Amino acid sequence: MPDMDGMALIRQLGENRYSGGVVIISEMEERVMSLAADLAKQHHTHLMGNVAKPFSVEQLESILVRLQAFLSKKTATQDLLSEQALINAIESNQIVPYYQPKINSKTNQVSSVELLARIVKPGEVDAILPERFIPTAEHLGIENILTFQLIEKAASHFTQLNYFMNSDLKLAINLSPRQMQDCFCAQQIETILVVNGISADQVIIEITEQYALRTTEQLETLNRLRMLGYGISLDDFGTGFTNLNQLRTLPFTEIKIDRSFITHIKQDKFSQMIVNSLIDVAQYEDVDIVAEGIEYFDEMAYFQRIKESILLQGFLICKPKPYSDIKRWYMQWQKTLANINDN
Ligand code: G
Ligand code: MN
Repeated sequence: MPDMDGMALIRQLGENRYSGGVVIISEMEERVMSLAADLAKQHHTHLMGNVAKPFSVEQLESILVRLQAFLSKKTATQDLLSEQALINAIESNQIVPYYQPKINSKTNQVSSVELLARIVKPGEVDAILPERFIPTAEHLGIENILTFQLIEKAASHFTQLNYFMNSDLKLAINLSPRQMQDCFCAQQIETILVVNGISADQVIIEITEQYALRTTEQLETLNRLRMLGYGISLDDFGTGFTNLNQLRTLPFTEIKIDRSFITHIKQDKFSQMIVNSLIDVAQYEDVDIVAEGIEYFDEMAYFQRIKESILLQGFLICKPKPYSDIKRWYMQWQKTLANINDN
């Protein structure tokens, strides 16, 4: 690149709204790399890694795995549920709350359960995942109906789960930046929770960072929820628009590092650097860090070995499960922990 360096290219790609991933091939010192990653975020460019020439097949593979995890968030339109199918599912009461725990890396105790929407059709084994119906709901403008139904069902489970698991359990609820835009949505959620006897300090609102949070309405809702005592979590961190500076100024209580940075972290210097700098910021700002998408033992072991205690979530620990199955999982988990402690 005779007229441009890597930094200028990153900026240019951002200006051109390039939506793929970018890899820097030239080993840079860690601090420079960290700055480049932050710069890339400011320019809305998705930096996937940094490798030195000549790179190994393993290094290339780990970048491709990350790229795959990143691109898998974009669902092909032919897989989307049709508007009619979604309306039928809502009318037939097929929106079902699933739960996935986040555990403490040091104590192994469950600190919160994330509420996840699924559509379960009678007679079908596999639940339909939200990436197939949330875009349809947004297109129809009915995502709030979905969210309210889901929270209403979860509220009736939560008191039981809380009693069963640790009595200091938190419920994590996903909201989109679009829903944050709408003051009515937050008010309605508050009402559903109050009616069911769930207090703000028992709830974490997870907001995906795939789209920018920037309008005054969104920031107002964010601040209002925080002032009411809700935990606020920045979901899928690393895939979207928030840079480290915004992390310092917005009232987050938790940051969830996107699974594309967790996959193969043990072998991946770039992911380690991103995670380390986030842990630094988190400690300074006193927020919780979650490593999401833990699928393999060596990923879990990596986080158990670092000195800071963080939260872990992923298929290896527990896949998202309906209410009765999550109780069963918990009993099994307690047994496993007791066995570890005995040995
Ligand atoms: O954006 P958010 O982090 O809220 O998305 C949660 C989704 O991620 C859930 O629908 C869940 O099925 C999925 N998920 C949870 N744990 C894992 C994991 O370990 N690996 C993968 N690939 N997906 C996961
Ligand atoms: Mn989430």
